[in-house]
Amino acid sequence: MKTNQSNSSLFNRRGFLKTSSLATLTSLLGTPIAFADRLPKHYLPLAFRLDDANPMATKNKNLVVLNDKPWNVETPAYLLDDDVTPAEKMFIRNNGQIPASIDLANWKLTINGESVKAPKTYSLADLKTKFKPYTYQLVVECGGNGRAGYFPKTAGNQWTEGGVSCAEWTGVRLKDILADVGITDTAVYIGYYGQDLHLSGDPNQPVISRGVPIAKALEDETLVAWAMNGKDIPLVHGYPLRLVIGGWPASVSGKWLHTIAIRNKVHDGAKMTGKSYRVPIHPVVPGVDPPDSDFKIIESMPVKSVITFPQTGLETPMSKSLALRGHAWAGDRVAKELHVSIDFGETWQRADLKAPKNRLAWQQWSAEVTFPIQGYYEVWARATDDKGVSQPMVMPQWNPEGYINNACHRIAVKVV
Ligand SMILES: Nc1nc2c(c(=O)[nH]1)N[C@H]1C(S)=C(S)[C@@H](COP(=O)(O)O)O[C@H]1N2
Ligand SMILES: [Mo]
Repeated sequence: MKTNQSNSSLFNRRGFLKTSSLATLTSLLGTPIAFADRLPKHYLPLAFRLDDANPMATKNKNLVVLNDKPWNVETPAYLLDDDVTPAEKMFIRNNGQIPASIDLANWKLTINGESVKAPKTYSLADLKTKFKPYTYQLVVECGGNGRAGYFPKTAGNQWTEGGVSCAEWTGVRLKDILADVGITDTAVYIGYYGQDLHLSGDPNQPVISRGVPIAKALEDETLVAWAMNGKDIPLVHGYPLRLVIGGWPASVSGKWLHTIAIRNKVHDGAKMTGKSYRVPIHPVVPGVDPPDSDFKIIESMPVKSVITFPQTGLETPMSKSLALRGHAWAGDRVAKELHVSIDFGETWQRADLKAPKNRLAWQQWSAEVTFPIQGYYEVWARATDDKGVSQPMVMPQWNPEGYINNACHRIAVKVV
């Protein structure tokens, strides 16, 4: 049986009940527990046993588990309300298994590849003492966020809106490390390697090894980070070291980072090739899947926004206006405007939109709407970037892997 996602609040990590309410257990299981009267007090039936590697133990219980092999967990839009995403509300996207153990004392970052003058290795202490640390808020959005909105349906985790976060990351600039190592002018791309294990358990099978062009790697905000929101990075998010690259598909932000290769060609690691994190070069008819050679790598993510308040389904009185808020972001660009509509896009009202804390951070927006008569409404939000590009109101260009759906977020509101 699949572990129930709300277990963490009821059970401690050893799997014993914090309270001994059999009524709660029975309702979670959806079936009466036979011989319940013979269960030792605080004993947990096997169906509920929490594996120690279960990352849900540390998560908000309203996050939605899309898959537990590997762990893929999304944040409902209303739980993205914080300006800076707290760890307990951060989505999880793993391609393999979370490392079973971390050897902190011997953790090393190696920089190698065709385009380094000579490979060099740093301990965590080296990284923390040799270079100046920086802190940035960075949007980390899964390339597949929004996949559930594509028709025909595409394979993969059916993310709705919540495969995105913006936390505060602290570490050193990759460009400072690379200046210390010395790279040659043949450098084209970087590729990361992390310590996670393939789902098969085979240590020789790579899980994921992606990267970005050298120009993106050398931006100020590209961090080799050891802290998130002022604390150690949580294990599930890449402890003890992570590459964090804002604005691009989150698959370039390698967790459990131990090596970065400086390549003299486009990196060809696991999930760089084939159709992974790629879209067709030419727009295709929905449902058509062209050959691999007709795909290109996704770079900057498109302009997007989310409504984080209210939660969809709100009932609100006619007598009061309704305050709305959320975030907007635009990959490598800045969101310049945010508009809301309560009439299915017939008219739009401009929202207040704040500047980002730093480049590649998401931006807070707020608006107040009044409703003309009682009844059912949808509230839509649409961001526009600094190049004048807006979010589509309906499904954007379909693609076989279901990436980069940046359609407007909509919520339902009942005015009574
Ligand atoms: N080592 C490693 N890094 C990884 C992944 C992974 O499976 N292994 N998944 C990537 C993908 S596809 C995403 S969307 C983000 C998710 O980051 P999060 O789980 O911290 O939210 O991590 C990226 N970095
Ligand atoms: Mo992803």
